[in-house]
Amino acid sequence: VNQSSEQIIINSERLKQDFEALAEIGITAGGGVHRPALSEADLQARRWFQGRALSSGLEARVDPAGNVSAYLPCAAPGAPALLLGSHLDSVPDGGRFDGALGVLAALEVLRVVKEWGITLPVNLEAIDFTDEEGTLVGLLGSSALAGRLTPNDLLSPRGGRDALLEGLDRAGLSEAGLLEARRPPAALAGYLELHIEQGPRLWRAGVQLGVVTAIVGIASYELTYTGRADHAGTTPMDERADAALGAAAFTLATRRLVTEAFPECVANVGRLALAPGAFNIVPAEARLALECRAPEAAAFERLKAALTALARTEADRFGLGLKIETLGEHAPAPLSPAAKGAIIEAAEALGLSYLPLASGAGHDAQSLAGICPAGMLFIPSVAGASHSPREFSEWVDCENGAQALLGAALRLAASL
Ligand code: HGY
Ligand code: MN
Ligand code: MN
Repeated sequence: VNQSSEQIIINSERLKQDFEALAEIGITAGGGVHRPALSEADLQARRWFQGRALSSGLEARVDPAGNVSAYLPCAAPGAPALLLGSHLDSVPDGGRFDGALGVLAALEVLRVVKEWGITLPVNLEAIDFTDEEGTLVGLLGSSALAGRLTPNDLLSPRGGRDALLEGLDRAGLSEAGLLEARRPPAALAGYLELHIEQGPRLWRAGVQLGVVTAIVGIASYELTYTGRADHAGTTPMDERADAALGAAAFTLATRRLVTEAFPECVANVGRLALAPGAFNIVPAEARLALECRAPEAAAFERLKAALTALARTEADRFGLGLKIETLGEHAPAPLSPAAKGAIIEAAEALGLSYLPLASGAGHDAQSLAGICPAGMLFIPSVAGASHSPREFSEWVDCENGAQALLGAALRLAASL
């Protein structure tokens, strides 16, 4: 690196124009975005990103997992690539910043490195990972690239196998392609991801940057309670096998269990469907989408065991059948000291306040952690709002985040 990183300034206006243009793709009435993985809106965002790469004089690449990249080769033939990125897909009716900020800041870093003619010992790649959010599988593109994706992960993914196959078909991708997208670790110099915190800690503390120490493990399940359909008018209340009771009792008991016994963990029932679903039929079936998260492995194992035991207890209490299906799991991931160090040095050189913190949200960085030096930096989310059109970050924080990403990338590249 032939200049101190802080003399090299990102072009905030250009980054903001990109951000506002991207936020139009899949825009919703509430001012958020609806770009579920491999939906038409997501495919449009990916095409737009490739166009931006090309118009910036960068190469545009797509790998067999559908990961889309802007690429800036260095002079050294066969050099590994330092990946900078995040994801362009969103949750249903999500916010404009989640994922998008990290991909666009990465693109801006590549443009600045190219414009300033900075010579690095590694290639730079600004990457959009396929299906980070788990609309289909979850961390799909990054786990494929990291070589962590198995055929079994694709059989009953949390978004359903049909949705996965339809999405792959729409994007011109295949299961075989997903499974061959692994990059040899030697080709990966490292990974840095800028992201909004999606929680209230930085915003509440008035701190400008978060240096992410670890990312939570996430396990997804479908629970199916089975009772007996009966006439809702004539069946005595104490003779019903009502699946809704097991589902409701489990949901309430889960909150109590996690709050009391796993204070550093979380659990969520994000969807509850009753069948047959008529006013006048006692529900025969209740399907719940359950997710639980823990910051480290031992608590994660205890939490999963406690929740499945609790689910069975409630089934017995109401005389119901219970099927528990695991729909995917990502291990907790400590992040790289080298990456954390580069982020901290960049923050200090820029005079930005920072706070080390664990991430309660899952991220593509947890796929890369352990394969190459992986790190994340957060900027504040106003009121901690995310996965909602209310998601918002001040532009000055977005600028600081992009500038810190540049500084961390140059430092990490120089250290490799
Ligand atoms: O769900 C998450 O934790 C992340 O936003 N994908
Ligand atoms: Mn995200
Ligand atoms: Mn998200």
